[in-house]
Order: sequence, then C-alpha cells, then structure tokens
Amino acid sequence: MDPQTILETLGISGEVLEGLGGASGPVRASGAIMESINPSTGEAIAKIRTCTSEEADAVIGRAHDTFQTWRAVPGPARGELVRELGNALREKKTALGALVALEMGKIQAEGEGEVQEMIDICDFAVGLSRQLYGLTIASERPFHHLTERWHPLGVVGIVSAFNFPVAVWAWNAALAAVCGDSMVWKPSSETPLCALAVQKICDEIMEKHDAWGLFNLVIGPGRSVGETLISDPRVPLVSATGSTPMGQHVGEVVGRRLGRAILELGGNNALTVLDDADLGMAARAIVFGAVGTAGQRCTSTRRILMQKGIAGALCETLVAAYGQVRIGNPLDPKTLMGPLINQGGVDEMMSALVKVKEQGGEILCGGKTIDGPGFFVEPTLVKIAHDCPIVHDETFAPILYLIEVDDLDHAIAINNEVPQGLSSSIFTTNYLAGETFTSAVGSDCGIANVNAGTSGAEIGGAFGGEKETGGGREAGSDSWKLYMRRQTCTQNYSKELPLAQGISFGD
Ligand code: UN1
Repeated sequence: MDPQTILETLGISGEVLEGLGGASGPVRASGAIMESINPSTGEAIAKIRTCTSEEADAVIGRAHDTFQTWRAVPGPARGELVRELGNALREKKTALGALVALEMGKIQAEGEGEVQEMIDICDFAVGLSRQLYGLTIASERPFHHLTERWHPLGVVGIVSAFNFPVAVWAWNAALAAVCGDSMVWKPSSETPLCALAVQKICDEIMEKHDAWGLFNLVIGPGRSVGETLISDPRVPLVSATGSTPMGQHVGEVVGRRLGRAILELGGNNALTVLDDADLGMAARAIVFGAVGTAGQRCTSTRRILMQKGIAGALCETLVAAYGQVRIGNPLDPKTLMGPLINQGGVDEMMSALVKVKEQGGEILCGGKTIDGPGFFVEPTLVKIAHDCPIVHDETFAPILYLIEVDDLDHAIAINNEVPQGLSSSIFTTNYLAGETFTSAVGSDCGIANVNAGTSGAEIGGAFGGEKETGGGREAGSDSWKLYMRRQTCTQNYSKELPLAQGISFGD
C-alpha cells in the first residue's frame, strides 16, 4: 500500500489534520502545526494542528463528564462496545499495521502483530467485562456481611511511546473501558497519525453507542499538553510508557497529588544461553529480540550472557545471521529491519558506540549508519565486559552486548546487576536451571522466560517490570484492578450494633 492509500483507507487524509478527538465537541485544536515524519525517507507524511493546554483541559473536563454516565452502564454492556472496537480493528488490521510501519518504521509484519495485540486485549477485556469479581469475606460480627467490590475509577490518562504507537494504548483503553472509566490519550509526538487512525475507529464506535467522551485524544507537546494531563486531579490514574527519566517525572507529579500511576519504563533485557541450550532456537530468539523493531522495544534483547562452552559457536552464528538481515523499507515484505525513529535515535546509538570503544568493547559487526535518506543503521554486535557503564544503560537501538559467563549463578547475578528490571530469558534444556531462573532466587525482572525470547509477550499475562522499569503492570492477569477503585462494605442485617474487636462502648 502506498502512503496515500494507507491514510485514505483509515480516513485520516487531509491538508491539516485536527490534533484532538473524542470529547472535543466544539473545542478545536489551535496550537502549532506539526509534521509526521516518515523515518524511512525523512520526509513529511502529513501536517497536524496540535492542541494547547487549555484545549487539553477542556477535553479532560468532557471526559470527566462522560465518566459520570459511563460508570453506571453495566459491565457486560461496556464489554459489548469493546467487542465492536476489536471487530473494527480486525477489519482495519492490514491498513493500520501498514500505517504503524510507515510512521514508526517497524516492519509491516510487526505492525500487524501490534494490531493483533490490540484485538487480543479487546477479546480479553470483553470476557473480563463479566468477571470484575469482588469478594465475600467472613465478618467477625454476628449477622454481618463483609464484601469487597470494584467500582469504576474515573478518567484514565494514557501517555504512550512511539515504539508501540497503538498496542500499548489498547492495553490501557480496552481495560479502562470495561472497568467503567473514560480516558484521555496523549500519544508520542513521533506517531500522531497512528493515534488519529485509532481515534477515528473509536469515534465511529462512540457515535454508534452514544458514548461520546469515552475515548479522547490530545496531540501536543509533553511540556504543555502532557503536563496538563498528568497534573489534573480529575485524572486519578495515569498510565505512562516511555523512558525512565520521563517516568520519574510522571511518578513525581502524580505522586504529589496522591494520584495513581502505572509506569512501564526502560528495560535492559538479558538472554542467557547455557552450554546445554538448543543453539539454533537461541539464535533465532536473539535475532528477533535484538533486531526486531530495530531494537526499539522496551523488551528488546540487549545483553547475551553466554556460558563459556558455547560462546564461540554462538558468536559465529550471530555474526552470520546479522550479515543476512535485510534492512530497508518496512513496507517491503522482504525487509527484516526498518529505520530508527529519528535522527536523535541515530545519534544516541552512535554516541553509545563511541562509549563502547572507550570502555574496551569490540564491535564484531555493524556499528555504522547507512547512507541515503531515512534513519537507517546497521544492527551491531559488541563483545564487552558485563560491568562497563554503557552496558548498564538502555540504548534504544539495535546494539547487542555479548558477555561470557561461567555458570547459571554467574548469569543470574549479571542478569540482575543492571538498574532496570523488565524482561529476561534463559535458553537451557536443564529443567533445574530453567526452574531456578524463574524462582525467587532467579531473575529479578517482571518477565522471566525459559526457551523463549525477551520480547513478544502475550497480552494474557501482566506486563511490566521492577526497579527502574517502574513497577507498573498492564494488560492481562489482574492488571484490571488498577483501573478500578476497591470498596470494602460492611452490611449489618442484625438489630444490634456490635463493635468490631469486641469493644464495649458505653453499654
Ligand atoms: C513495549 O516495548 O513497550 O512484549 C511493549 C513485547 C510486546 C510489547 C512491547 N508485546 O515485545
């Protein structure tokens, strides 16, 4: 599909696109015009009129109004709306996947995978809409009934990053919608078209269900529009994905007003390969994890911890595999790796490689930018010591650090020595090693896999990590509880007023 057809199919073509949507009503964006840039060419795809803090404030107000009615809609009826969202996404999967490839630069197969992740979380949320279970708890008082209920929370602020421009919104939005919350989305300024395309789909669903103000979008700078969203007390929950410094700021601002934050921040994900591993499987997982999305997933594989017996053979296999990676237009089905998101991403990678050399690392392959238009780089393999400072930083690029380890204990220690704690993997055929890696004395990450790579998590599990990754959990399992408020209810159906703890008070 050519760029114009992609935009037209998704209903977002035009001279200057409006940078807000949903509850905007009569509010119109009046901020500066920004451009969406195609990272494969460096050229503009479209112009968008951004919104101001005042306009974002008005959208939050309308989302807050909508919450007053949406919270009273029965859960299964809320689920019905999300079912239709999932069905609309099924219809638009190819076009939306292509737009992700066009604007973000990941290959179309991964772009479509991202849309599939949206569909999956919608399906999950539809089921959940009938399962927002509370508890019945034994009361210590006679003829008393103690229960725990879950109620809608309010407006959810969603701050998403460029690297998953649509799926991470959906993790939050599908859950928030069935939990009875309305929401305001501030997408990355690198990927406004993906957000507008998703909003367009939401607009049709809201129109049909008379639920205007449920899904809202504000496109604009973080320093104005983003700050407005995270500091507003009408937004009890902010779910933010991005860098650790960004998350520290969001956590501080939301924490100061005693709001709730779900933070999904940087990773520095290691994949351990023991001597007894299936090397072919490990190599495939490594290449997908390190080269997929050009190393710009939070879950990208950044460090390989190779046991000494297989280190030489694994390095050779990886160097050969890296030589085969086809780099180019992400919309070409033969391409395996597209560009980085922008010049800043290229500069960050190149300055990390300067540090690699200063700190004694050896570049085995890659390491250069690719001439021509767009932000293309070579996927890079580096042999380096585990304790070099650069290895402990997250560089959002296809640089993979190869590190030798003695045994399982050594690998676990190195896996855990970085400040981030998102994802981790071990490749081994030894049951005891796999079990230890995923035990209380194993990996300290939010995600720990055996014979599966660090990236590409399914939506059914809770997604997120520890330490500088921020501690948040999104998507599956019981992450929904963060989108609701818990109420403990004591109901006395006796004719007495017994006090808890057996207290007698003026009897
Ligand atoms: C992210 O990089 O922010 O596990 C999300 C994965 C994807 C999600 C990544 N399902 O790689």
